Amino acid sequence: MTISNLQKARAAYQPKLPKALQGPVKAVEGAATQSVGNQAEIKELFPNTYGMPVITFEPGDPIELPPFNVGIILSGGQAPGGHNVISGLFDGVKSLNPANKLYGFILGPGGLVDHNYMEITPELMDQYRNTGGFDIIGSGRTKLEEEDQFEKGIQILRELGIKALVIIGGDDSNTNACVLAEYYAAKKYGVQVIGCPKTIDGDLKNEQIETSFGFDTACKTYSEMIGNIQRDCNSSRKYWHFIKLMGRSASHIALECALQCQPNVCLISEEVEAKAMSLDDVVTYIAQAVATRAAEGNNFGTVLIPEGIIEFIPAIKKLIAELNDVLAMPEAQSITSANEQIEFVKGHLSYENLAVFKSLPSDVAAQLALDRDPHGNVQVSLIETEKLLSRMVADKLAVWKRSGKYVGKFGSQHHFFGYEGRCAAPSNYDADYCYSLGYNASRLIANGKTGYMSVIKNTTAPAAEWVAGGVPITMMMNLEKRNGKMKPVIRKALVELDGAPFKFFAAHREQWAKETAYVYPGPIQYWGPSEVCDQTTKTLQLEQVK
Ligand code: FBP
Repeated sequence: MTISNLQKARAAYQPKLPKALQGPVKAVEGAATQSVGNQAEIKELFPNTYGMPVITFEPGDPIELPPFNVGIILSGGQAPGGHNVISGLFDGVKSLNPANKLYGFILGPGGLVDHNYMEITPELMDQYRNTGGFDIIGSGRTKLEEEDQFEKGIQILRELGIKALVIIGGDDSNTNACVLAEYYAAKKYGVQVIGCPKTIDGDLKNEQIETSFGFDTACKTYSEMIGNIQRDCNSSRKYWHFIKLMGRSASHIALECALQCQPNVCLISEEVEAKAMSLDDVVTYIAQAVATRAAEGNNFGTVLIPEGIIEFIPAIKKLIAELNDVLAMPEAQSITSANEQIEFVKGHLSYENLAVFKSLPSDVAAQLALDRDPHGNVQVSLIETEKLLSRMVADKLAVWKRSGKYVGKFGSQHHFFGYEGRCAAPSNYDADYCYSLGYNASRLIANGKTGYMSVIKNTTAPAAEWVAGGVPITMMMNLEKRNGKMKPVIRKALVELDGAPFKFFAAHREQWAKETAYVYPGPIQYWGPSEVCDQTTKTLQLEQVK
């Protein structure tokens, strides 16, 4: 394999670990925990893994353990740092006993069910240290939720002598990790299951999880590109750039990029919902910013659009909720053509939702009515909101021009930044954070834990001061409707409108809208002054101010 010079140099980087993980550990247990909602129901569903304490690791005495093997699965969308979770786990497991082996299940949870695996050898591991991507074993979105999948899984786990399985994933995948942990505990199969918080979307966070890995690098990568566009835009002064940013549901990525780049407009889906804005309100808001700048002779600007915005416009949200129920109907399962599916949907929607459905541009309506991902989510990355909004803004400006409300020229360019950032080489923060998460998982395994998520806290401090431990996954759960049924799920963290990151943005956005206050963050740096190379996201910095 030919590798780049950067990759060669990065291979030599030794990620930092919290002090507590630099030697033998002891697990300090906190008080019993409760789920964030629906306590009685979650307790009943998870009798073996509910109520366990939060764990913190502190320096302790060495423990002797017989050799054991561990399995690892990468689940869902790629996020920078995944390979470092694996290298941290690999090094952690080997440090406990060099005879221990790590097996990777190939292409996501499906690899466990289909018995598709490979051993992660030291030679293989060394090729992937500090690199982006999930390609060492691949990832997939197979949903692990059926008993027969769990039973097929245990066959291969037993065959390979695997004592613990680590599942690296977002909220849905960690929910499934917890269901699997509970199942294996109830059956007394003797296999532990540990989760790891991954997703560029940044929406797997709570009081115990400061951030999901990959968010830092992905946002820095998108911010570099937005900064470049802003500089281009400020050089030619003739385009409005409509930039859609990944983040299937929450707007954390858009907000972080706005904090880094100071664009003219950034929509925040959670605010659109809270203010009960219609699609027309959103368009008017952008058009107003365009008109205000045009009045000063500035016929250029940048608009950041969170990928999931369409789902947060209240009328469309109601429509999607009903569409989900309609698509879950038994009769819908045998439909094979897109047209038939759209007609079926139209025939089953309520009067009010049908009117909203018909009012949408046909490409958007079709996408909402078509297939969901395996977790039942609308595939928002396929909806071209950036084009839809700029088209509607152009129409509105044309009307305003006729009445003299707008004088200016409106030219637009469109971008979607998503896949460009998900496999970027991890920033120093993600390289260290991910390595620590993986290493920490090996300590949770050594301490016999199951149904826990690996957590590293205090990450705005230098890595040596980071706090390592584990949080019971049931603690983050509540019941929500999925595929037409109430299911236990980890509560997704949306942008909080009374949180420090949004408040900072809201306090500055009027100025950023009018003036050309762009910031050009430039590319991620790995070597150089710490304030350039080791800064966390602005979101985390603002959230962690005590
Ligand atoms: P995860 O939550 O699985 O990490 O994935 C997030 C994400 O990158 C979203 O931002 C995006 O909407 C989605 O994955 C795209 O999915 P796919 O990779 O299947 O196209």
